[in-house]
Amino acid sequence: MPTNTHLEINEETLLQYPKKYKVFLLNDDYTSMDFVVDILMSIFHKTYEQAQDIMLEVHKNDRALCGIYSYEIAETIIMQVKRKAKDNGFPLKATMEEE
Ligand code: TYC
Repeated sequence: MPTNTHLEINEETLLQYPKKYKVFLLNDDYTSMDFVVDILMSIFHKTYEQAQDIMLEVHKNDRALCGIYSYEIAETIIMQVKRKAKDNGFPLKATMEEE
């Protein structure tokens, strides 16, 4: 894989790789640790051990990388986090940024 985001086909044509987006969970003072672990397992498909590690990283460092996805998948995941958090009375938020 080249390190830039372009694959050169010939002198005239450039095919751009689809961009990828990092999705982060953000810390807050109200969401329970168990709920964040549940979100990481159910929405981000982490194991219980991975989910615990990521939750503690967010708790200590204010955010942690949870996965890297296409734009559409990243947006969908962020909406799912927001909806599930709201339904459970928590302010938990996820954000995305271009890789
Ligand atoms: N800081 C929260 C607490 O002490 C736990 C927490 C972890 C909240 C990760 C959000 O993304 C988060 N209950």
